Amino acid sequence: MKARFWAVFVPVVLGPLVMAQAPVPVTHRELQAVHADGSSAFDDHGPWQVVVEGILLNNPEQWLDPTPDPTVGPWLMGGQWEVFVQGEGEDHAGTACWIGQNYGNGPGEENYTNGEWLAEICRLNRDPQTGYVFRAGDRVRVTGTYLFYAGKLNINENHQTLPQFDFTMELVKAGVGLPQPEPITLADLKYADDTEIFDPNRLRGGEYYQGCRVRLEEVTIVNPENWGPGQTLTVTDGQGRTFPLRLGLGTGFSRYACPGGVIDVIGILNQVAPGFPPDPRKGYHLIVPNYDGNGLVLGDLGHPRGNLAGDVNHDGVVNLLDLAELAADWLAVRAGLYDCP
Ligand SMILES: [Ca+2]
Ligand SMILES: [Ca+2]
Repeated sequence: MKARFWAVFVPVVLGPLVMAQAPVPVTHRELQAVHADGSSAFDDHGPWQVVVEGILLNNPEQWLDPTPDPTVGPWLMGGQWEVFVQGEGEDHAGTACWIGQNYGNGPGEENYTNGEWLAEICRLNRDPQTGYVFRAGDRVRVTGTYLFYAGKLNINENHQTLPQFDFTMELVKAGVGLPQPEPITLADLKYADDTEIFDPNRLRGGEYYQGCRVRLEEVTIVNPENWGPGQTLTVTDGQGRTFPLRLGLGTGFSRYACPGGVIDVIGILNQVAPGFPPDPRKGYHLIVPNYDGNGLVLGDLGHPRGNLAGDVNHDGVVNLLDLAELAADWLAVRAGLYDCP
């Protein structure tokens, strides 16, 4: 709550004093520290802005739709953009960085027009020094303000459209590669009675893996009928434990069938706690941004076969199925990547 208070209070009253402070470099583990009840321990004493470094885990358009939409209403956020950045070495944690178009649901909060929104995500998708378009696997540095929401501390604009609340992402090194996904089973996330393991020291369970790339081994999807972009599936280990998968917007979820049988799942361990107010000891799930149709691992292994430019679906032949996908997207534009200033 403190960060939200400052978000409104600082620019009006203390702006020139507080915002003159230099951003403070922190590890992801420091930033994500929690109390026994799961609330933020960093937020108690945190600075105005932080700087974190790590590996970019996802391309944002494969997770949330950046397309601008100024329609305002409950839960209508318009365009959204979110990336996860994972620490390296001893820094076993990761942080989500989020921005939305229609903040205007709280005191002092305004929305971005479509044009303003496009300018924001065009900026965030590119390294400010070189113009390089970020992609998953880059080492990046993020500087900005933050808010605790539903179990984790997010770097964001504190729901403010004022330029001094912008966060920035800079390239440290392009194409470092994604972190090796840590092999885990559902026994690392759930007790035998299927309740979530919550450790406030963040040394095991969902807190330990939150914001990190993991490989959930030997699970079965119990509700394949829900398969599709943006859907939620449930997996089981066959021993009474279950876990939610949040599918991203990757084209593979439309193109390929849901993998059957015992599979591994590669994704980003995330937390969005349920309830009002949210209980930050619950709500862990796995985000899978895309699927490449390989049949054994639910995820995108990143090296499609075929090498034929027109083979949109990578089945080794260029035919009407490929043309149908091309036609369905004809003249479509991806906000934040095309026609940027
Ligand atoms: Ca948490
Ligand atoms: Ca094809």
